Amino acid sequence: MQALGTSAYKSNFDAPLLWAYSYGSYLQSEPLAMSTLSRDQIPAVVAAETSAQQLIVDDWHTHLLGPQAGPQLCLYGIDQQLAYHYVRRKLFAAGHIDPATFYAWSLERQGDFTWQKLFADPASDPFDEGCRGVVVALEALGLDPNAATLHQARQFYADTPPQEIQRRCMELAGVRRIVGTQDVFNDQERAYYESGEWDECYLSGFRLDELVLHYPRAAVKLNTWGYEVGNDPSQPATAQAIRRFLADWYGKLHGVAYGACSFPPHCPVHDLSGLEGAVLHHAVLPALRELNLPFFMMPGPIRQLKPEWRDAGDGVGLADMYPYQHLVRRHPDNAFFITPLHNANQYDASVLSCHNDNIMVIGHWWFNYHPGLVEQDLRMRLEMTGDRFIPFNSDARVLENLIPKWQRFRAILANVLSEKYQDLHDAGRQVTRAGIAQTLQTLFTPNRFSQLS
Ligand code: HDL
Ligand code: ZN
Repeated sequence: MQALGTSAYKSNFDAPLLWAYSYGSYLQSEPLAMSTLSRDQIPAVVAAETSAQQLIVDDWHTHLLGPQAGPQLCLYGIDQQLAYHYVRRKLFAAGHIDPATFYAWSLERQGDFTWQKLFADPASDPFDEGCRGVVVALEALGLDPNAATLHQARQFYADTPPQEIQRRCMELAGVRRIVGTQDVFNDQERAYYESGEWDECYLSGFRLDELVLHYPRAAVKLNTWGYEVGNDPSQPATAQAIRRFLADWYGKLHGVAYGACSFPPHCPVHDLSGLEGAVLHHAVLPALRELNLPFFMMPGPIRQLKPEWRDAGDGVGLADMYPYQHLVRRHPDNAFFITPLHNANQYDASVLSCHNDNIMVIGHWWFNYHPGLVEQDLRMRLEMTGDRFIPFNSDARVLENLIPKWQRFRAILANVLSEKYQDLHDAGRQVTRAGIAQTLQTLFTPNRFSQLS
């Protein structure tokens, strides 16, 4: 058994990026930690070890930024929670309001309308994860989720500094550091990354959708930024200029954890004759290899099926996984994460991690972040791969989203792991608190790739 407090896998990040292993020290000081648990003791120990007070982790995919980024980029408060597209989409789908009218309203008017329609006087109770999340977060922050109006909640937010809101949300979620989504092709974001004050609670997810999926448009911007790129990413000079762009922004962003890109359901990422495949093969993957960064792949979203709904108007499609199987094999020295959006692709993704040592499945997001799906995926991943995956990330957009998403997941994790450990116990395995803690540390250490030195 690996000495406690050290990762069973080589991590390529230095200590600060490893999540706080709060049990390492106390377990070593507790001889009981190594003693064999009885079957009946297992659930309580698993619950304690998966709690937000013990298992303090990095959230490996979100859309969050710290309060220094300003109110357009750092979303928090009751009105932003109600404007979250998981909630907003219910208003449009039920025909409560047309999007154009809704988007013309102030944030507060949107909040009041949403609260009235979906919470105070609803056609049905808020069972969906988006609306349930608002109830959970209000309760957790000491606010009344059954209030007739938003007056009390708004007063709380008026009286509470955003840094305190952020601290409470992260503490209640058991999150130590937050990996955001950094799209440097977004003018508002880029201005902040170039000159804003960075919050050390945050790491960067270098998001490359614009470069990979919209190369002709991205090339125009790259040229205005002084990177002389042509129309063909396979041309050596162009490929080199793109790699220089990536390396330059790696230096400007804070704590880059990975390069990331989402892909529509049928994207030939392996096809060098296509722009996506050429940008990946000749520029992105060589650059990420050189920067010692994994590539975080997100196949499945179909963007803007209903453009007038904005980010509530996206959909999902079953992804062709062959291109990803091919890409991973063609780049054995690169490390990959994959998180399909369509639930039926979760199986393919887990199989992929079984016959490749340079890819791991990670978390949940968007349309597959529902307790029933999260539980079935967790079971499948444990049963098929053992620990070749990172169990969860929140994909949060509003700070308070962290609370319900991580609380919900921890309950699922405790339930599934308790059952799995009792099953191991019944098979004759000696189960100890130290072993449970070590397993959790391994599962929540994202970069467990031999490809990353
Ligand atoms: O592309 C993504 O990272 C998605 O998470 C989208 O941002 C989506 O709008 C979202 O927030 N899903 O939860
Ligand atoms: Zn996301």
